[in-house]
Amino acid sequence: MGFVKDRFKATADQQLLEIKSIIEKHGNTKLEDVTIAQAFQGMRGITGLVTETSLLDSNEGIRFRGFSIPELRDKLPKIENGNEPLPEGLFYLMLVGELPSQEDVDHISATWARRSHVPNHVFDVIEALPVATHPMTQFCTAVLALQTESKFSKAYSEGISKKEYWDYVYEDTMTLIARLPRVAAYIYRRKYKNSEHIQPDGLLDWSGNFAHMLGFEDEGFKELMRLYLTIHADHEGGNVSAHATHLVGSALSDPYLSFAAGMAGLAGPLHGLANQEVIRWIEELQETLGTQEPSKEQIADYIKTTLTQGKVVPGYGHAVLRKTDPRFTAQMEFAKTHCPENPTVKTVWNVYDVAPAILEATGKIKNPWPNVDAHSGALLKHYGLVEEDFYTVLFGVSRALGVLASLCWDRALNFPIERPKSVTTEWVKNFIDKQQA
Ligand code: CMX
Repeated sequence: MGFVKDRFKATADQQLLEIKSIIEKHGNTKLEDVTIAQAFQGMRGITGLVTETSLLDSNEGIRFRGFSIPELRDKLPKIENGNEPLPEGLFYLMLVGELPSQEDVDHISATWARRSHVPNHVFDVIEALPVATHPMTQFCTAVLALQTESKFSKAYSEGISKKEYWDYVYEDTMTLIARLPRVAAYIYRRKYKNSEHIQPDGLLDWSGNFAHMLGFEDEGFKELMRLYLTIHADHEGGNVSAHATHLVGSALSDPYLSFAAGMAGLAGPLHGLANQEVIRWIEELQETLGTQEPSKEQIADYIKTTLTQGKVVPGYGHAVLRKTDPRFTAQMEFAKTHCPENPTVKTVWNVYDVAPAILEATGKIKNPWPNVDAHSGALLKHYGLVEEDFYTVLFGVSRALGVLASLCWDRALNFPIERPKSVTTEWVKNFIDKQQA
């Protein structure tokens, strides 16, 4: 067993004992009551899940194992002469619960490089889809095609003890994460670069190699990828992609099937697809107004028109957050260093200056501040990754780190099949009548 796996198992065993004791002593303690509105309206605010890898504070934003994004940018290992954290380090932190050393991160980079070979049938499956197929559909399909490699699925059908589930889920997790950049880059080169594919470079880190296979050798872009793949990785357990992966995994569907479910959820425009929608909205704004750098007054009018048309302003709002997303701020800081003069970047900043007040004035939007998706497109366009319908695939490659680390935890902690109770509107009406009687 590798040392990362050993450490994960030791930490998880300790946690399992603690959870057993908590349930024994406090299992009947109520976290909170559920209202009728919560049952009808997306279960917003109900605490009904335990996810170890990260925790979201509505005002402060995400913390991964207690570390904020600025702290992680400072503390996680980097490549030599690099400034941005290596996502391998965040994965280690989410899995083991402690900050990694450079050696730990190098070990994960090397493991993923070693396991990155994608079987040919996966490329055949991608090739069977029309080239025009949306990249997220190609990505989900490819993840399902990779499922033939599942060690968990094979071991389960041969018969294994419950105590061994975590081991096979861990192995599948490491292999799947190792292969995702190759699959994603293949989809990109097939769809936009005339199928001129680029072979992996096993000497590069996970993000650097991904950038290389996409066809970008600029060190600035590689640094952007390291930051991007770190900050999109996890956002506690209730968001659609994390929850879907966890839910499907709770049926003991293997990590490939579970992750494919999460990615199908990420492909929705209210979740991960918003990054594509944001840049389209900004480019439409620039085109409609006939300028790359519209004034704040022009932008304000455009936002109001979007709202009047009954559309959402993409990249703004959040189900949990109530302040500017620190993932937005991290990208803004990156842009200030690398491309402060880019007109689309400047437009993103001008939107940030005017949108919150307008959204707040509607009186119904609970969070008028930007989320992670409000900035990413402008940065990617700056470096020449201009095909915005690919952007959610980048989000998906990153999200694998969080949701699959969580899946390892789910199996190591023996979490059971998830099955909340649902009721009908008729049941609710009867319930209200009984309460009032
Ligand atoms: N523009 C216009 N209207 C918005 C809005 C926005 N950016 N954000 C919320 N609203 C509206 C909602 O549609 C809702 O309207 P109705 O009452 O008419 O149905 C009302 O304001 C209240 O919504 P809310 O409680 O503030 O927000 P929700 O928790 O229901 O939804 C989210 C959260 C993210 C889906 C929503 O803010 C939104 O659609 N934003 C734009 C899409 C986006 O950026 N998504 C990415 C989120 C981050 C991610 O998951 O990747």
